[in-house]
Amino acid sequence: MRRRCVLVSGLTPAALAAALLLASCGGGSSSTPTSPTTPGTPGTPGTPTVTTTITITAAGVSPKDIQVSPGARVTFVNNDTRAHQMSSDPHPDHTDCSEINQVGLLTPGARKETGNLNTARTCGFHDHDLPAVANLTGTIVIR
Ligand SMILES: [Cu+2]
Repeated sequence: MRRRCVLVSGLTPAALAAALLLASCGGGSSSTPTSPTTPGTPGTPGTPTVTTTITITAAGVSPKDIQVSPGARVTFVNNDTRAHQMSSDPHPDHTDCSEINQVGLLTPGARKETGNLNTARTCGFHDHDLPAVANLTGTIVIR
């Protein structure tokens, strides 16, 4: 008790003021919390994949949106256990890009090509048997 009092009184007024300042600073300062960064979405939506092969599985078509050069043919590969019937939009007329209608019925394991996609444009396609299934729709951009 007595010893402690001596110790405190031994401090210079400046040191005491500094200690008080530090104490008040420590209590009052609040560090701004770092907000969690949202991970970026992989790939850019709407950017078609440059390929001429579309694979069909139980999950749907992959890739959904592709880009080909004028004159190219697109091969549809059915790796699903059920048949698919790939057709041009719009359902049920299939009039936009008749070259896609050459694919038609694809039994499990089958692969078929479209006709030559000569005209620069965007062709939508779907599974004519399951036209409402979004995972079985996609686009072919010819440019
Ligand atoms: Cu259709």
